[in-house]
Amino acid sequence: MFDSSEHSHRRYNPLTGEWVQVSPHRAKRPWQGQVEKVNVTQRPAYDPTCYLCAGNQRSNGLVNPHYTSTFSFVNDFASLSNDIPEGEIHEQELLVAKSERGICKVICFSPRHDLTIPEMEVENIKEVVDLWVKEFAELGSNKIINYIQIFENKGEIMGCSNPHPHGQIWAQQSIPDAVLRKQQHQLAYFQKHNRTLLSDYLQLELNKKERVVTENESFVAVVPYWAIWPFEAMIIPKRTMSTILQMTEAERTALASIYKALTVRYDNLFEISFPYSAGIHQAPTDNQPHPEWHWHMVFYPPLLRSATVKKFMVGYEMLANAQRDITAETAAIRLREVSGVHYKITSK
Ligand code: H2U
Repeated sequence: MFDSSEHSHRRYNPLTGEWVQVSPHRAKRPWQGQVEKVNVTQRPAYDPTCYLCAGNQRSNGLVNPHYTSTFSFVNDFASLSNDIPEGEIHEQELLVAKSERGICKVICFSPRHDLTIPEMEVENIKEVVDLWVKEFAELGSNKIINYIQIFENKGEIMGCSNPHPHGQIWAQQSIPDAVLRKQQHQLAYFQKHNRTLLSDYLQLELNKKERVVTENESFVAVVPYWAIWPFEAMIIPKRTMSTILQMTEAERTALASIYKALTVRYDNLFEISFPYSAGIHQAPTDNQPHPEWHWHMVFYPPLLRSATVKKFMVGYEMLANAQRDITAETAAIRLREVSGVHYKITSK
């Protein structure tokens, strides 16, 4: 009889319409690669050479204020800018291009160079959440901006250029592909059921409890059924909200708390600062009602077996379909089993 914890199968992602090939038996193959821990040197609370530390000069000569909480600024090397001429290219439907306007910002989470989200206090992470909401409101009220991508790219392995705790926001005219796919699938589901796709999915997960990592009064952190990355996770609000603007104060604190709770567990898996790309997917700011949207935060961490063994999206993944070896259920068990207290505190 087919057993999804043993036998190879494909899982469907109802948010994107994509499939992932799951090969649970492969996780049992012998591993002769590295499993060692890495020694990481403790960073100073202030680094005079860091372009994100308070009071320091950035590469374009501008000086950061002596901020004591969070700090945001327009990216000095922004990918998108709002002052480019509009234009289009259309040649035989084959060479197609369109100008794209936007605004890119960098967000410093804390003046402390030595901290990361899992090591920050919930009240300070709440200040990051407050800043996301403020930036979302401001950027979203700009007529040219139709979508705002808030994200955090953490760790050298992810190409992050600076360990100072920070994230980014890219706000732009178009709705990016990954978001548009989620919008189309959520809309089709909402039109059919008159409920959001994620409210129904959350109910299933809360009933089964198999893939839930942790939850609080307002949010659930879950390894989604259709996860691709080994320890991929989603933070889903229990209440249907299309954007982060709808959060109450208490929900903002609850988000800060579950963001910490999940990332503490991540760090505890291999006792390192766990790398990932994380971001919030939410309704566009295109002045349309979006009752189909249930905003959520996704975490895509690349590590598989240890601090140094990363999953590579190559070969079959690059050519055919996303694929994973350990199941979402096994990953959720691993994340539930590690301590909810950061290893740096327990090892003191
Ligand atoms: P990462 O999150 O990938 O490390 O990027 C940090 C951003 O900081 C990067 O997009 C910007 C880079 O353009 N930056 C500045 O805006 N000013 C600087 O002085 C250096 C880096």
